[in-house]
Amino acid sequence: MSTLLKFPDHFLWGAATASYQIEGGWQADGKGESIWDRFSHTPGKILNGETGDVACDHYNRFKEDVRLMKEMGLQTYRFSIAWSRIFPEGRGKVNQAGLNFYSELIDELLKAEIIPFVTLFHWDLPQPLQDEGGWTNRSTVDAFLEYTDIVTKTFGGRVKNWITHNEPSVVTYLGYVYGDHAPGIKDDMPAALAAAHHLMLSHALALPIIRKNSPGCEAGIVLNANYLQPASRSRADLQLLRERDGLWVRWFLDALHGRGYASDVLSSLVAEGKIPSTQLEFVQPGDLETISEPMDFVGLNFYNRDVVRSDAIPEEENLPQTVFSQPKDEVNWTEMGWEVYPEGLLHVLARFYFEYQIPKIYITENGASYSDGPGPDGRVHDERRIAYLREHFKVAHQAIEMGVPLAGYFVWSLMDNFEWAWGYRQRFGLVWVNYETQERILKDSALWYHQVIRQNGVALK
Ligand code: IFM
Repeated sequence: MSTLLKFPDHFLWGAATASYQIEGGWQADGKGESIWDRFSHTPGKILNGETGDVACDHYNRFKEDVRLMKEMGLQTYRFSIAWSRIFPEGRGKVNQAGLNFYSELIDELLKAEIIPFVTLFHWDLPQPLQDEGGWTNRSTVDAFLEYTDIVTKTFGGRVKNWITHNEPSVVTYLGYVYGDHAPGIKDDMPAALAAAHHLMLSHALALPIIRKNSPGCEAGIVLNANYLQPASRSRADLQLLRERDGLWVRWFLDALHGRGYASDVLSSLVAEGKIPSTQLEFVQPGDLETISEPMDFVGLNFYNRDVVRSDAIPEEENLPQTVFSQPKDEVNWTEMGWEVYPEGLLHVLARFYFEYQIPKIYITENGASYSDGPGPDGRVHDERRIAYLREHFKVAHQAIEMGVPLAGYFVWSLMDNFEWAWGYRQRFGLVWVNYETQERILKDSALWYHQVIRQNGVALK
């Protein structure tokens, strides 16, 4: 009999989604346009010209989807609210039909004894706010607080777990530097850092509003962090790693924990000519203290390892040092081209906890894209996803044994869905979705996950 690694009592097992990725109904019942509606409708932005107009039609099928969650034994479900369903113009007039939709979803979850875990912002900013500058404009912070107030006033009695923002670094850099995500702006580092600042400011100012409207709740933010490893011990690789980590992770973690904005990152950006000065004009007196408002938890989205290799290694430095390579044939890759490297999760969790003393951590996303579909028997035998999850669950267990206060785990994703710039090509779901018919099938990974949840533990093999 195989050994079972037991998780602590009350450990929460769930799955996650986001509004734009599953809901569809992009103009239903008074919903306004979001930046993702605009972006996906712009030719050339999304693989195969796909959009989230219909997606998984969850807007109309949420009851069936909650039944599937129940069948899977989920204890909690992380989903996001589409801001433009509530405020079609981003602020001002509330659209009651939008509130009704989420109210019914929350009731359905509670009836099924599934804890709703709500993200307020998972990237679908109302387009009218973008027209005024989006997150680069400080007034978007006020609009976010107005939206937070209505949502948490309405649902605060029934929802006790709140996430302000999902992955602010992705909004920042993919939205304003790489341009792969809405609003699709390229190479504008000053705008990116202004957006990041306003995202964090709005997060921190939202916390007391959430706590007032939802007594006894817990509230936090979700950050993404891959495990970064230098390709060699050369100074150039180590420097590049420090810069990348500084920009994508430390920038956010430091500011949220009262350490301000990383000065080495600022200096590098000035040296590279990406920002004019280390003085950020959008940071007003008191902002950094505000941003360090304590949170109840931090959510970590973890997927893979990235090996960091600089092009700038001087010849004399290119010595036969320890090299961490990722030979294509010896390494497991998911279909996103992301390396499967479960040990990395331990490093990242340990760093979050030991370096920042975060009181409670959830893994708010972890999962793998594999396109396995229904076989002749009508079932989806997604063994690779099971292996991926099993190995990551084992590492999570190890982290708990090391003392990391890990309180729950959300698999990304509940179901196959719209994977942003990748359209529907990438499938992360525990549930298979046929986008022609909207038929759903629980994959083998969903059935396996049900066992894990039932036993509150993962078998070693
Ligand atoms: O689909 C996304 C999700 O919206 C945010 N985190 C990463 C996932 C996979 O790319």
